[in-house]
Amino acid sequence: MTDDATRTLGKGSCPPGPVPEGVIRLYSMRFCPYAHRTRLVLRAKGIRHEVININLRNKPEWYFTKHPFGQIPVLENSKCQLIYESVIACEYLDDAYPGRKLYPYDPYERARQKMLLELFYKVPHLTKECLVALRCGRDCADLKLALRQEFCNLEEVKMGPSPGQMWWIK
Ligand SMILES: N[C@@H](CCC(=O)N[C@@H](CS)C(=O)NCC(=O)O)C(=O)O
Repeated sequence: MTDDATRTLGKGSCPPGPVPEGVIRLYSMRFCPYAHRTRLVLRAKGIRHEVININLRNKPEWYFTKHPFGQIPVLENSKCQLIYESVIACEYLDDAYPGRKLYPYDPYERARQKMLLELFYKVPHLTKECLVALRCGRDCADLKLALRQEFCNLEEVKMGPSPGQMWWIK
């Protein structure tokens, strides 16, 4: 499994060749939490993959043939099929590859997992903003506080509802 990115491609670069049979390609960026979401699923399921990092400040022209707005992450398989949006990409990997199932089979439990994802939709964005602020030497105390609150909420949801409460109510 090629896990660590070997290449970062930017404007003026040549597009990579076709994806070899038996491998899936992830267009990624080192500090993108959405790409990391996809990488976690690739790892958890032990899927053979290669990573190509995209320079988002200086995007390659060809990258817009992979994603309409030039965002990452994007998966590409050996049939030249492209899958974007991290949640959709993770679900695709879970469905397309055998082995450990990450989404539950039960329709309600599956829906519940997706509701949880929606409930904590702010986490990747807050994480990204925090990383960017840290890299630029900006104060990110408010972001850290907001992130901490999200994780506290998650802990409470994991503990389950108190009697008479709906599960998402703290
Ligand atoms: N909803 C998307 C968000 C992806 C996203 O915002 N990716 C950022 C990097 S962390 C990006 O590609 N930014 C470059 C741009 O928007 O042009 C997902 O879940 O995949």
